[in-house]
Amino acid sequence: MILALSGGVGGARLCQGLIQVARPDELAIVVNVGDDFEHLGLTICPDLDTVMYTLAGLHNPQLGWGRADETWHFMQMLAQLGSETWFQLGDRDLAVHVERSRSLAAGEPLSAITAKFCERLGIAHQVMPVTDQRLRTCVLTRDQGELAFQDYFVRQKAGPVITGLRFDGAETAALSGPLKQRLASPLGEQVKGVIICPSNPWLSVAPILAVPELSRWLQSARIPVVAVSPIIGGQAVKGPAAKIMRELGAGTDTLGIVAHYGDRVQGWMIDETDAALAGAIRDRGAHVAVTQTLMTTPEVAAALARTAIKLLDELQ
Ligand code: FO1
Repeated sequence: MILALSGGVGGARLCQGLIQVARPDELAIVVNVGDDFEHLGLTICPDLDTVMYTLAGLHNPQLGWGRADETWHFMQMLAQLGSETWFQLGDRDLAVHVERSRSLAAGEPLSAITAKFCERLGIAHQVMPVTDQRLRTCVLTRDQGELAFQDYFVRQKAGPVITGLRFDGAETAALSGPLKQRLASPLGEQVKGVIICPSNPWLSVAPILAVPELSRWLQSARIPVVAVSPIIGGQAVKGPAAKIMRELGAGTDTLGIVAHYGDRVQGWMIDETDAALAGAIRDRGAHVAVTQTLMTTPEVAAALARTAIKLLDELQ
């Protein structure tokens, strides 16, 4: 059994590749919840939805988030009412937020709601929030103090200079029910490796690893962890990763990402564009696969997924 750790868009693309090459009894996906927020009276879970839509083939390929064949009547009426329109909610997407919010208010855990939605959308693989409790990424900025994630990322288009991050609720967040079961599973389905998908290490992966039980388990279980760099040629494939790296003083290329994870990651997948960096990464003692990491098609995503699984096998 392999666990994939994923945030939003970039991570979801690799998950889409992984489900093509690994069966539901071989792969489970753990998703970031730090981006979640209350908006218009709804609880919105962007990364869970991005992964869910992508695995169901319902995602909007241009935007990377939200649904394909979407309509925007709700937003048009919301604008007419003078309400907040900075966070775009499509009409079909809205059903997920309304039904999730209703289920949460009825006391259903987020992991059970996620399992229900995935089953209804025909997703065979297990998709789990890292925790069922409240865990929110707070962005510490130079000029505006602490901002909620979506205010920083969407409303302000990741413009403010970041000075740090805080994962509110992480210290007391327990593993979600199904994830706890996974990690305690009998020898047979034991987790044999972890793949960190190409999501933003600071914004999307750090909140997952901030759940104490998960990072403790990773250290104690001594199982191989591989990762795909979300940076290609010093540029973030999607999102403000390169800007954030600069602002956090983490360098601006794949070596900055490798240094950030340190010895928590034993195998790296880097893009052909960054082949020259392979030596430096190997010098740190990690295995490196140089391949196409820009997932332009599902076939490329599947090939990258195969490379990740092969790298894990090498590290067993
Ligand atoms: N990202 C945007 O940049 N603008 C939006 O209006 C927006 C709406 C949205 C609605 C539902 C959803 O699941 C995601 C949405 N996102 C939007 C993306 C989301 O904010 C980010 O992709 C993640 O939080 C970062 O991983």
